[in-house]
Amino acid sequence: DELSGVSITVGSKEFDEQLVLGQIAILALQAAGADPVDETNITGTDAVRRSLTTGQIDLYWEYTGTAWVSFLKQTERVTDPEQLFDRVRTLDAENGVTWWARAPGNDTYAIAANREAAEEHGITTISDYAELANTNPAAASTCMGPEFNSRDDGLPGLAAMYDFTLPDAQRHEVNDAVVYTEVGSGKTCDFGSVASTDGRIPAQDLVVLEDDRSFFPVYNPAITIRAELATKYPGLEDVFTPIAEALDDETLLALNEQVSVEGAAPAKVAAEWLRKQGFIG
Ligand code: PBE
Repeated sequence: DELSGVSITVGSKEFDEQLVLGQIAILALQAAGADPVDETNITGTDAVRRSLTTGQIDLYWEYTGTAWVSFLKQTERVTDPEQLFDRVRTLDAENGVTWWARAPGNDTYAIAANREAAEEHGITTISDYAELANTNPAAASTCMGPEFNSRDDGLPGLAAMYDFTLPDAQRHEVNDAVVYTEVGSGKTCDFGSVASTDGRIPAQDLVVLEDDRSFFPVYNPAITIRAELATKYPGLEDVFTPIAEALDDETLLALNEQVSVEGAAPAKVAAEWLRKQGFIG
């Protein structure tokens, strides 16, 4: 058929959910008869996006909210996930990028707290955390990944909306993967930036604070593919749509947990899940 022997280069970012999603795409393409090339594990959102727009990769899973704020520089609040997807898809078409297969799961950025510290200071919402940062900054030490530290949908935007300042001494930029153990132990940081579908939130018994001013957009994963390729092989969309529909919060968390907590290989986790769901033989 039309996909037989077609070479398709798949990318991903560097964190575990992205590695699993990348392998899911690769295995699904293989099952559809295409010839996928593995270019997953690219460090940083901007780098993987550039790889797509310059044609070094053909497709990867991106998040609707990430594109809306970071790529498309939109400030309007669109709370309906399907509407956000539609508006991202329409705007991104101008950049030669096609959006397919929105998953219902929402991997949102969040602020998480060390459980004891949250209880000690009575912190359950980001407003509580903002007040702590302003009135008792020494108690509000926060670990965060480099992207959260600089993105408009990260700390700069969050501090502006919740009206707080985090002094440099309490602002620790670390590797994303390190945030969970740092906040879990409470040694350097009692707070940290996390991704809501990360298996290390339950593993480290972290408390996710309520985003009571709805700062964060919705982050549904979806396939972003070079428009040229999407037009040439429209049948590819049907490869991804049913798979995306099965990727809800619980599923993403369970897949991520196997890699981030149990140490399983992303390719193995992806293959087992696809087989169990009947997407591959
Ligand atoms: N996220 C949460 C980020 C990282 C974790 C999905 C919003 C992103 O990749 O854009």
